[in-house]
Amino acid sequence: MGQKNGIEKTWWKESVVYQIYPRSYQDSNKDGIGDLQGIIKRLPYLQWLGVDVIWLSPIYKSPNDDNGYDISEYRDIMTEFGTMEDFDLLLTEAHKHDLKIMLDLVVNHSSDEHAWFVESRKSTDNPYRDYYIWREGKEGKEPNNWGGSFGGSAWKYDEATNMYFLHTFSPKQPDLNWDNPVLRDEVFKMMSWWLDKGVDGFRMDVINMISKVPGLPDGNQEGRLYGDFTPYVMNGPHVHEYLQEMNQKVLSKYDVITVGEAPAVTVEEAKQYVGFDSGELNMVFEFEHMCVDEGQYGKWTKLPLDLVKLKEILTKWQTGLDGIGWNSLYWNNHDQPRIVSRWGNDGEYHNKSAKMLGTCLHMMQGTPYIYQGEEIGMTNVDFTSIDQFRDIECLNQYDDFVNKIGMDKEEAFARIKKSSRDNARTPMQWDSSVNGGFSEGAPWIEVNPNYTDINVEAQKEDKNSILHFYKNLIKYRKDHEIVVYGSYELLLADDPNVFAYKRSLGEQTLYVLCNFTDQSVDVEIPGYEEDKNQLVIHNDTEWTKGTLRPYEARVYLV
Ligand code: TEU
Ligand code: CA
Repeated sequence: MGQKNGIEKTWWKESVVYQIYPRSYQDSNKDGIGDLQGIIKRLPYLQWLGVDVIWLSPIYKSPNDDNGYDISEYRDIMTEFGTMEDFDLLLTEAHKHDLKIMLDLVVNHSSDEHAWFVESRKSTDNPYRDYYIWREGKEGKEPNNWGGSFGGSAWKYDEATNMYFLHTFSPKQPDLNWDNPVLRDEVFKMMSWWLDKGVDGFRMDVINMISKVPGLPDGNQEGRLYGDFTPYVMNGPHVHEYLQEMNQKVLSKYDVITVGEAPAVTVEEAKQYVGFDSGELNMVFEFEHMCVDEGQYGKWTKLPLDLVKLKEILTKWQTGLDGIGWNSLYWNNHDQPRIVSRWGNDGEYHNKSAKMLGTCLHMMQGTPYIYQGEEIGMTNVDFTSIDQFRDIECLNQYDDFVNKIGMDKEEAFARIKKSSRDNARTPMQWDSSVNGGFSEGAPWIEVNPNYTDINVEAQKEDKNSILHFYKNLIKYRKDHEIVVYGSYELLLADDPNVFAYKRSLGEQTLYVLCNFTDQSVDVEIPGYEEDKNQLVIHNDTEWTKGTLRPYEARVYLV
């Protein structure tokens, strides 16, 4: 495909990815659970929207302790989602609609119900023993002080052999031992099996956690119930070696898209993961910008957005990887509360702020990811009772807050409500019929009651909707190489209200101006006189030179 701005042109750099959380997308058989046939039904919609790649959250056989992120059989389909025939049909139909399919690869851990683990726990000399991470207890206690990501210790005692196994997530998600070459080969064979079927790539779950520091030292426990494993688990000593091996043995043989989820990754570290010459991955999902509003209780504290800090972080990633590697661009996924409620406005300025956030993200350098419902501005949920929640992470956290930390119930509830992953997991809002058109049965998690106002059908008919605006953002990228390959420069770095940057490619310049507040603010772009004739993307009906109205977003092409 040649080069542009010193960057090799590839299809995945020019793509827009759309994430589906299958459990909540479309039910086809009235059991209240989204499924593969449901997704097939919605392929024409996705083609109409203009996205290129669908990332499916896990669809494999699973006991659903963590909604499919605990896999008990890597070559089979989750019973609730359908059969392998359904999957094969989905893949064929998707390709017919010019949509690629990217699977979620969850191989830092499996389910404790996976046959490997069932064997592994039987005896210390079982051939599968070394597929997992087993340790002796220390003076009758856990091998070290690490806490699991979903509460409690990261170790679980197993009677059969009087030893503990490591689980960095729930006790039903034992960590796989990547230091074992036999395990690595199993994973590589499984990946090739799916790629040979014709899938187009992988999103790799917490892939930067697969190599643990030998000795598994205690973590910092200051002000915490358990020790922090981060420095000993994230970006460990052999992670690049293992990813290069994966690339040589598997990925390099196919024309695929890859993105690795990488909590706590720095831009320096990312150069190794996604460097054009590294032979590892195409992109990572970094977490720095998503953690910008964290406080005392980590993600369970949501501070007001510090825009200057957010700009600093995203700019560091934009310029840090320019010409060296490739960025992923995201505001949302199945783990994050909804962006329009978080950094936009889900009341009076719902429409404008959702469009502004979309503009700000989609005009940067990198591959944009849209999470289901983001394209219609789906919001957080006004949960009123703890039994409306389903997610293991927030339920355990609520329990810890109330029973271990002694927080009062109202405060604990408020924290869960704001940050719970369930905000992202309520069913897709298709139309104003019962359950938003998601299911005629009782949904596994309640539909957000605002589906009567916010839904695909209504927005499809309204040219001024968030949905049409997103469709247009996607189209604009397709028609303008500057959006894909142009270099990025931050403008007005210290402005606390406006996110402004420019993109440059050859003779062309793109100016992007986004007001992140509900107030009118004055702006002056150094080196450019605002000119209405050059306005190519705009989320407002009025235009005043030098002043942005609440949540106004403008893009000028010069
Ligand atoms: O997430 C890993 C991760 O680091 C976090 O975002 C996590 O979801 C949690 O919110 C930490 O507070 C991945 C998946 O995206 C997530 O859905 C899974 O639960 C997790 O791995 C385990 O597979
Ligand atoms: Ca179903």
